[in-house]
Amino acid sequence: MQKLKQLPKWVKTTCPYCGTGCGVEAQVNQDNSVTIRGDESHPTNLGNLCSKGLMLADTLVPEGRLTECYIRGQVQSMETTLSYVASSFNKVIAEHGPDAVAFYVSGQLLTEDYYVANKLMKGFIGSSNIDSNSRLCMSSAVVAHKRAFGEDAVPACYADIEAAEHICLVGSNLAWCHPILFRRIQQAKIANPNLKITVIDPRRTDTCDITDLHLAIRPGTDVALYNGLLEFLDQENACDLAYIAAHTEGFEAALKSAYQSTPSWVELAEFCNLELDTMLAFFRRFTDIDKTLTLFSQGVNQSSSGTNKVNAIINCHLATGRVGKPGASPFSVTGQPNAMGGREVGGLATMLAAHMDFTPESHALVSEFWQTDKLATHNGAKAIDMFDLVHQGKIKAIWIMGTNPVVSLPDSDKIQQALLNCPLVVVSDCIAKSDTIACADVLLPAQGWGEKTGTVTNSERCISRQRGFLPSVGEAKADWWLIAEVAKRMGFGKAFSFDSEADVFAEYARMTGFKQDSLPRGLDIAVLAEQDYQLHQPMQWPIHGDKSQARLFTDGQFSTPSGKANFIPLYHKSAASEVCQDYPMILNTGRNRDQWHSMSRTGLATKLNGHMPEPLLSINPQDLSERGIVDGSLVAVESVQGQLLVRAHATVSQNPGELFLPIHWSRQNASAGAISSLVAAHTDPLSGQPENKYTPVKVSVWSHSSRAALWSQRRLQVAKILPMVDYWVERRLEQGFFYYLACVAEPATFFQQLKLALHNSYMTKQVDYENAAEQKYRFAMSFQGDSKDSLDISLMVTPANDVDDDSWLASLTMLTPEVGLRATLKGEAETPPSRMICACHQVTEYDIIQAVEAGADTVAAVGGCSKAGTGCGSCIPEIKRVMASCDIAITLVS
Ligand SMILES: Nc1nc2c(c(=O)[nH]1)N[C@H]1C(S)=C(S)[C@@H](COP(=O)(O)OP(=O)(O)OC[C@H]3O[C@@H](n4cnc5c(=O)[nH]c(N)nc54)[C@H](O)[C@@H]3O)O[C@H]1N2
Ligand SMILES: Nc1nc2c(c(=O)[nH]1)N[C@H]1C(S)=C(S)[C@@H](COP(=O)(O)OP(=O)(O)OC[C@H]3O[C@@H](n4cnc5c(=O)[nH]c(N)nc54)[C@H](O)[C@@H]3O)O[C@H]1N2
Ligand code: SF4
Ligand SMILES: [Mo]
Repeated sequence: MQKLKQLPKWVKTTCPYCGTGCGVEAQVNQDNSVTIRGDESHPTNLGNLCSKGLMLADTLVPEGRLTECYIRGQVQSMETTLSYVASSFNKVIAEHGPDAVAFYVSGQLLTEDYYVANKLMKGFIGSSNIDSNSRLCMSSAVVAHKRAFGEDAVPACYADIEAAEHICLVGSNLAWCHPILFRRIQQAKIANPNLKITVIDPRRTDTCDITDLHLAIRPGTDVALYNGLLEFLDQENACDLAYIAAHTEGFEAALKSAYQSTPSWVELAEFCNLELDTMLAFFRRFTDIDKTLTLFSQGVNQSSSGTNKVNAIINCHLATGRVGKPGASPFSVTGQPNAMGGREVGGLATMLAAHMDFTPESHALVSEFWQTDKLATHNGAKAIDMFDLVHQGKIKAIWIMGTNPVVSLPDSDKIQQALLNCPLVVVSDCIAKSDTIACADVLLPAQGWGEKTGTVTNSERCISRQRGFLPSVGEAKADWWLIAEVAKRMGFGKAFSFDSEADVFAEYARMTGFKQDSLPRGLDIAVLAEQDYQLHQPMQWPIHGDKSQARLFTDGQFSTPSGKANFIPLYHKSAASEVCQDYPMILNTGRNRDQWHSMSRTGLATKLNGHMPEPLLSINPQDLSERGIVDGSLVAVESVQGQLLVRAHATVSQNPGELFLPIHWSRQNASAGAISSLVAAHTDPLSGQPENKYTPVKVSVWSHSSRAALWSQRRLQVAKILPMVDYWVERRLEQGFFYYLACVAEPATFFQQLKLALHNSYMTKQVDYENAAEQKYRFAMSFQGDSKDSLDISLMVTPANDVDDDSWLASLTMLTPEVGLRATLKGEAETPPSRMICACHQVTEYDIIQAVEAGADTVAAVGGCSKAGTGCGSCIPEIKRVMASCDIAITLVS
């Protein structure tokens, strides 16, 4: 009898992007392709995924992966490389002491990786120089939680979204950054039309699509606003005095600081750049609605007063007794998939391990658990300080894992210089090229998502498994394994003889329960050490018996020595570097809907690249006209740190005087990629978190003479082979690449320079078209050895005096390479290039306008005829905007 073919299995895992932590199911098909779907059984997303999650399969490509070990550019065996790293670290430690080495890790590592890295650095090397990119992300929330609650613990859970009657989003663009949580809010609003939604953000983001109250706050003034709210609550007798007396300390002092620092309501509103009525409507709403949930993110954390901003929010929640109650809590949403897990194991320089600090009791407990006499005794260097020490030559060996600091740290040119000068830079990464890898001496190939296995913890403390379903690429290994193998070769074999991820996790889980009687800690997942790792189901910590705990501090008992929560007296402080005559505008930076950080993965999914093909500078039209700048033209943005050329994009969602740039491009794919080279390394004095949302800058016209569209079937090393180009950006397309180039040289010269450089690098056959009268030059060529009919590169240079022409050229990037190659040769496109609105179904702005013109007058009707908005739904706010821009009577309801 013929055997039935075994059906491919669905493997349950977790999305590797945002801290929402959605459950994913992955299936490897017979042809080795992968199918991805949302996990209906996962409590976070119940089967839903956003555009990034849905496109995960497109990122699982061998292209660009780091598959072998390298020492100073030479391929080496894994054994040689591990031994080299171990002996080099040992040598530096022997000569200069343990503080001369450092690990810079990431919230994108799994809990097991993080635990082993922390154990090696703090427990056996004996230094606390291990810090994480979570320093740039969550550290203000961490410090504020500790100050207020005595422990870094998020009291809320996702079910609070459905339980709340007022959700206030502060400094969070949830629609783009946590789309599935945003969707939960949208659905909660449908279920409960009385649900009020407030957004406090200087920009009118897509998150405002569901809000009935938007406070376009002056950047950096959140503490003043929340101090005002505290005073308002007091004046309205809305403070819960019984709760305050029984469960908190320091109320009087906090209230006093609020009264002292708050002027009249009119003056406060003016200070925060708000309409008085809008501000008071928010105060009234917060006062009246008990079930108020405050979700906050980087607009709060990434500030020189980030910790105070978080405490200002918590103060108002404590004053009203709204902590850990259904629908009523402060709720810090985490950015990275395992930002929370890293905090749990203690992978930051300012904590010891598993929610323990450097107190003598904790030190003794951890020393005993790890069986070490080398345990670090005090804080190590926080990220910015760590790279300063590298810069000063005091840290002589650094191992960077799962993060790209030459892109993501402020003043990034200095970071690049620091690493280039550092005697030993080890990088473990999944990809072969990045701005950080370009500075590395040693490269270790790491398993990527789909290959690696372990656990992550999301924003609501829910621990979920990531499970591998693909074989490793090349020599790639799990990060924990690489660290443990180096540890063994450094002489710490006994403490690092883990057999598997399950082994590591069990040890970590046991640590959380170790001596809880003598030193109680809120984080306790010891029971998980006894359970089958493979069968683990998503669970929120703390876990006692088989019971997960959804909310914390529900009984008003906190983790401080007195058991009471702390109010913190606060005063508004201005940003570390204020706007001035020379730099009169504020540069804010953050995220786009369809890209993840420096694009190492989302950049591979070509369907995600259409939404914003270029790093655009959002700027108010008034600011443009005052400077004589035309929308869509290239401009220079300059700060004390440096200057970049970017394309201006006029939008009223940006207040005058304020600018926004996305963080996703890098030196690998755009001349203006490294936007953090503009940002000063100012930090919050308590948390060390950089002020990424507030850099004084100026914007001016950039005069150039020529620009070019360049299509290529191969990826070009633009920066290297075309050094005459002043501005360039690369976009990856289905079967090739598109480049937009600009230069100060005259078109004829620029054209000749480009042609020659391409010739010298790749050349064979070519076709030319020159129209010197119009100053339009076109040219095409095929690579040597390719079939004679193939057209591999096409190039069009035009003069830069016509902005319409310029945006036409830039928008060619929307076309497929085949059509694009033809379009540049003909000088016109066959179909109008148009911006991608719906990534899931690849529906452009043009398609939506067509649908509206054909009679679709609701979002649902547009979805019916074009499919736009029927995937993850993240694009619905934009569909509404496109519909609104059509000159046709339409209904803007979904
Ligand atoms: N698509 C996508 N999603 C992501 C990521 C990604 O790269 N791409 N990254 C993930 C990570 S690691 C993180 S940390 C999160 C970040 O998630 P978010 O914090 O939601 O995202 P950001 O765009 O960094 O900034 C949020 C908002 O803060 C506002 N803001 C700036 N200054 C102020 C201020 O002074 N006060 C107030 N109230 N608001 C201000 C900005 O205008 C911005 O809209 O996103 C996660 N999700
Ligand atoms: N100006 C400005 N700067 C910012 C921010 C901002 O809002 N504005 N936001 C900050 C925030 S909140 C964050 S979180 C950071 C993010 O910034 P980064 O941490 O630099 O983020 P990524 O670009 O995702 O870099 C991750 C790297 O790790 C690799 N990688 C992925 N998975 C693995 C793995 O499993 N193992 C190993 N070894 N490598 C892996 C990827 O290939 C990639 O090269 O940026 C910060 N910088
Ligand atoms: S919301 Fe976040 S975790 Fe969920 S699918 Fe999207 S990126 Fe992944
Ligand atoms: Mo982050």
